[in-house]
Amino acid sequence: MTSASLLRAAPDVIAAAARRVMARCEELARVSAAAASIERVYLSPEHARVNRLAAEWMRELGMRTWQDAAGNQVGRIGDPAAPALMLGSHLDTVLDAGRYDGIAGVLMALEVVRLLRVPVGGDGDAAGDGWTVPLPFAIEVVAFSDEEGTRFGKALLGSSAVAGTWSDAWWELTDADGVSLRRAFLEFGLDPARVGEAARRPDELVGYLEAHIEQGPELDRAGEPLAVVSSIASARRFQLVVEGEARHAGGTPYDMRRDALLGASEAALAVERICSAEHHIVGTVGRFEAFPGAVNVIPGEVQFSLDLRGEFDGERDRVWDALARELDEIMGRRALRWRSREVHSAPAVFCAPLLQDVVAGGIRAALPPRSDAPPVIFSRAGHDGMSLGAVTDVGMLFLRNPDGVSHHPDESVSAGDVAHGIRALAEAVLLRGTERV
Ligand code: HGY
Ligand code: MN
Ligand code: MN
Repeated sequence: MTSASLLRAAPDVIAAAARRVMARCEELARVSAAAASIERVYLSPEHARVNRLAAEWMRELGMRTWQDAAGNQVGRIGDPAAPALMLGSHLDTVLDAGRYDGIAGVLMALEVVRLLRVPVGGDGDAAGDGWTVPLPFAIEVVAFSDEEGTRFGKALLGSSAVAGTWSDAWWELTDADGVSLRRAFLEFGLDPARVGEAARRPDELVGYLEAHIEQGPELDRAGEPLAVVSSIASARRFQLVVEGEARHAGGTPYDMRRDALLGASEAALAVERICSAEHHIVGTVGRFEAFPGAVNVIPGEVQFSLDLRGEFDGERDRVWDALARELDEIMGRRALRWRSREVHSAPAVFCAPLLQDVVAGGIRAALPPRSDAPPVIFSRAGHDGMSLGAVTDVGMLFLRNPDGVSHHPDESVSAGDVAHGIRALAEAVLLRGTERV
């Protein structure tokens, strides 16, 4: 079964677009705070540099560009009075990151604009709306500025501002150097009092459509280049502290020890044991630090992180309650104390049926005919669509990620799959414009 292709673009044009995405991913990878790895966090000099690069590429396409009040870089093309279909992803990264997480989605969105718009100065703009085919909406491409939450711990800051869900409680969040979000805003040249101006109203948007590499092995294992995303995992992130007693590593007999590291280690193993027994629940301890951290001192305190995700908020919360009971048991048995502070929470977002349909139609139009429907998978990774779901319909297209490696320098995607993804995304936009799905 195929979807008739609405896109008039020769394969070599699509291939050239994919090569441009791959080359620009390399160019953006060189904009890093670290000499030997990729690191680009919110409100940093690197954030400013990639925004300037993205704005330049947007203007090349005839887009009007601006940096919004939360530091997101935006480009817009089409009827100024029309609502927009928002495309995009994020340009910030984790530490020691890969080249494609977020970045590929922003660049693929720009290639879709290039395929659909009337060439700057070109003719053929019969409708006068900037499109070679009539579209009932404008297109905006957004490069979100902080999807990962690497610097301040709270993820989705840039897209939360766009969704109008920014919380003033976040201003006092601090980075590893003790710099508050408020101060970082001011140093970046943004006015904290005006962050609300980044918020978009529902009537301004017809939807948000994001292409992203899958950050797991499902598509690779299935031999599929593309997939529709059904929903985006709900997430909760915690900072936990286990308190015991720092004592002499030699002179303290075991029956006197209250070793915080051993209690925290049992807790980390309990996260794996409890979450792995559940369906579509994942829990990860990514940061783990013992204090005072001397080789000849029994750790008196351990601070560690927990990233807990699930397909449904209720299941995720039930597992958190089970983990809390388990930690009570472990710490009680070891005469330790524990406490937790929640630093991020985002509900699951279910992709809108209409956008799931247009993404499936785009995949069918982009790939060789198939008898079955394109794969539909649940995203265990978080995405900016989790924020945008508060203000508009959300749809996502996943690209195969060989070996499922992500949040790592070995993260990869093939130019061939990027070409399939660009065509599928463009076809999906056209289908959304005609709603012929
Ligand atoms: O953490 C995540 O799932 C996303 O890559 N930020
Ligand atoms: Mn990521
Ligand atoms: Mn991402």
